[in-house]
Amino acid sequence: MTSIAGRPDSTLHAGLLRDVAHGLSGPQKELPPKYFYDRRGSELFDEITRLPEYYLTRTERALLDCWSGPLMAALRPAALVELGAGSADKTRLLLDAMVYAGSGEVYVPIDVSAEFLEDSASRLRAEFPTLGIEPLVADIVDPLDLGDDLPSPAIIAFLGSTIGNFDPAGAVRLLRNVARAIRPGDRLVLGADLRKDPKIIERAYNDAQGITAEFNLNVLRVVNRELGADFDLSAFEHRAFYDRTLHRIEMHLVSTDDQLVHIPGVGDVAFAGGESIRTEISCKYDQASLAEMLGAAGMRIDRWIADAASTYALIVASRTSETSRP
Ligand code: SAH
Ligand code: AVI
Repeated sequence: MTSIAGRPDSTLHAGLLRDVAHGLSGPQKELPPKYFYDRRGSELFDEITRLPEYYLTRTERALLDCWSGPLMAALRPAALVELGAGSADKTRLLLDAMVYAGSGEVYVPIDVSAEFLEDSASRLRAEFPTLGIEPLVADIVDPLDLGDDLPSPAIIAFLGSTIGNFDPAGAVRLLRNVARAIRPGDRLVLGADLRKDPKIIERAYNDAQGITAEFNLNVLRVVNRELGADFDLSAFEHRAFYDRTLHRIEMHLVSTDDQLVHIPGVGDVAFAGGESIRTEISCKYDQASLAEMLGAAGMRIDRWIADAASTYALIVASRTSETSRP
């Protein structure tokens, strides 16, 4: 596994033009959520995690607080690889427990947000001097390559319910890549937001301070800066609503008026007043839907850990067939 951390945010540029051209050409305009996360977007997301309405992070943290010790004592991983690590704030609970268990050798945080990742890695090196901290700038939809020298067993952590930002087919593809990469004895630890009263979910994505709206608009800032587009941020409004049939939040940016946006390399993109760009979906699960998704990816649930109110779950999963590596 090769570390390529330290790349500037220009990593974001790769594929952006293609994704913008494709995403804005269909009947429902779309932009992939990974483009939220330049440095500012990653900082805004961190602010979101501290909002009173955003129950996801504190609920997952409480579960990790209780369960990191027992899980690490049972699994005794030598390596922790984290998909979409971000600030790795909650991960510290897993890292502490891994060190305490006496088995931990290396932590590999993977993220597309290059500068932010390198900053978190520097802090972690100071906090965990006995661990090798080996950040990797990569897109988690690409096949996962654990390399030949990653010590066993490894835990692949995918926290924060980032799995929910992929549609079911995309989520299965990603999980299948994990299933293909892991070795016998390796485990996936997945954090997943569960279905609940839609009002609670909608509040989490429509906070009173407007931080989520800023985070949403940040994708237009990224497109303006990286591609030289002329999106007028004051002419788009944040909207987030829960779809009860698809069990997901949809986050949109709604054009306040008829307007033309110029994007070099793409051309002029017309928006009618009220027309929107879908910028993110955030799927919510129950145990059956997660078991089905993991099953379709060649994995099974070994442990289901949820809070008393079934707000959020931590899932420990392994490959269905532990003996052969495809
Ligand atoms: N795991 C952290 C952060 C979640 S925010 C937590 O639980 O709080 C989602 C993170 O995934 C961000 O840091 C973002 O940069 C990263 N990310 C989103 N899409 C990605 C992709 N396609 N490839 C790699 N990282 C991605
Ligand atoms: C990273 N991801 C799981 C967050 C979510 O809840 O879907 C991103 C986010 N979007 C708006 N608020 C937070």
